[in-house]
Amino acid sequence: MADAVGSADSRWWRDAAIYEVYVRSFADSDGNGVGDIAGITTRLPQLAALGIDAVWLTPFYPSPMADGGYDVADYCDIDPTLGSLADFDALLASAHKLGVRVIVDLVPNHTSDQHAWFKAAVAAGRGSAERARYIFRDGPTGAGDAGGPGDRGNEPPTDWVANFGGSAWTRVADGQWYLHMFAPEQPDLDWSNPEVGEEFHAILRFWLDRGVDGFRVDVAHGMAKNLTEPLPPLGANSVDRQLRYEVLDHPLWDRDDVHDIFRGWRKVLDEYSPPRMAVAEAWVMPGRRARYVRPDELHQAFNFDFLQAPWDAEAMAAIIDTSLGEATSVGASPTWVLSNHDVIRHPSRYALAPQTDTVSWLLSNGTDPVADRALGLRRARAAALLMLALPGSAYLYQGEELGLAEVADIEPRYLQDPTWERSEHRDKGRDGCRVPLPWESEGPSLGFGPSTAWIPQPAEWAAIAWSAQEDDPSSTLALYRDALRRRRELKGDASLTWLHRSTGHFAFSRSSGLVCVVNFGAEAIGLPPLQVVLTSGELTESGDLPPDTAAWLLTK
Ligand code: TEU
Repeated sequence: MADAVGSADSRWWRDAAIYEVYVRSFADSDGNGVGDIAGITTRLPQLAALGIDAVWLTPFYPSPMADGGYDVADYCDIDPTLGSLADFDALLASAHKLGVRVIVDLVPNHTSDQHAWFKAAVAAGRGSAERARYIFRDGPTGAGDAGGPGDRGNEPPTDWVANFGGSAWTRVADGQWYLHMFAPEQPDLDWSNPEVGEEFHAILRFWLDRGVDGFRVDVAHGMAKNLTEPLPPLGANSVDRQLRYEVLDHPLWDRDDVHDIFRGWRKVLDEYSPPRMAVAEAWVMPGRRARYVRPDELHQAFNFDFLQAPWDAEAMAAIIDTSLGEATSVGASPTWVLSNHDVIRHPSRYALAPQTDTVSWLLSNGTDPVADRALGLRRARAAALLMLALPGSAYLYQGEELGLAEVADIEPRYLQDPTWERSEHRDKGRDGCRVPLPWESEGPSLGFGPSTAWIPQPAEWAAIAWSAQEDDPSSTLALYRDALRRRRELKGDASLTWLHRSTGHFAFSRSSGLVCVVNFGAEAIGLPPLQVVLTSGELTESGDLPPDTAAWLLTK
């Protein structure tokens, strides 16, 4: 059978539904409790039937797993616990036969401390070419320092704080410090060193030559840094990804020089036929995202404004407008995302008051405050119809098609997110959205694999497993399947026209004939006299749209 993905639709990513597979938690083929490449291949036909266009695979490279694989020890291989390159090639071939494209996760801001480069840097010592690939500095020489090489600079070079807590500097045996904006096992690369750029061009080509359709670029907004001495004190601002350098001349985030890197990558992506795509993970200030998707840079950037929006008609409508405006200002396509492997799953976010401190909510095992789960799921289903009705690409996170909520009561002994240890047990971190998927209602890990999973699944997931929802037309899985099927008819249509906007609800139409109405308010609202084709919940007896519900209607 020929590949179902051909060159015909070379700009497929402009209005795709892209499904994030968190590899460790998707499907375990060999029974070691961790999801793997072969497991994904087995489940691909189900994803294809769901109606997605592409999968994004989180990192599967050899890794000590200090940060779930975002600590890469070798960029051109597969971690043995997850499979082999042959397994990867088989996955890619199956996906392409099914018409599903494959995007892989590239982690260019930092390597693992077990990467050959970092081991060589530690061994080679001060001032070496090996250290110059990373960011090694001496601490300031203080009055109490004895002056010998090991004694100099007992304090880190700056007060910078890492994303997972603690100092962003770790000391090596000879007394020098290296920078890591994430865990100590994730030393940051120095992107001003041309050797780093050359290496990543080769890594891009390695995966492109294997046939991947694109890349998700991790921490795209952090790769270029201003390391001019003296390095400034930043306090807690070092982790604040929302502060752009124009506000604070921030040395770490969203600097202009990063765009030169992406211009170079774009040339590599364009060497292939059809040209391949890349999507940036860039947590930047509103208005700054478009810079990453200019015509000679990357193709898309995740819309975290949409993900962070409260459940509120005016706020959502405003973000939709600015997102559309921003993308079109540079000729890019907009993107939408509600959840990913770093954030509280949206059925839980929408079940909590907007100002809830989710770190303490997780610490209370989800008991304080108690989330209104039925409300959260209702809103999540409405949000899905909203997202899938918008022009551009929708990035789905595994499990949202099942309506999975955050697992807030994971026992601490199972937690693996480095945030838990680095915060000295003050922040449970992100494992609550990474619990392995329930595929079946029975079995030691609900069909995830033949043994128990690396985090046990809540018992109540048996009732909402994939197999339990598959034949139920009122299930969340069926809602996603129906919406994704109808969404295909919107391909190529970049239009959006507001029909109505008020404090409680809004409606918009697409020129291909779809009308989407979303009710965020407390009262049911009347629907226009059009054919209703899909709703996220039951209409009232009089045919009105209840609170926290969305409907799709057809004008033609
Ligand atoms: O996340 C980048 C990032 O900025 C994170 O700090 C994110 O904002 C945070 O997790 C939200 O709670 C990427 C990956 O998506 C994440 O899983 C990795 O841990 C991180 O990079 C380091 O590679």
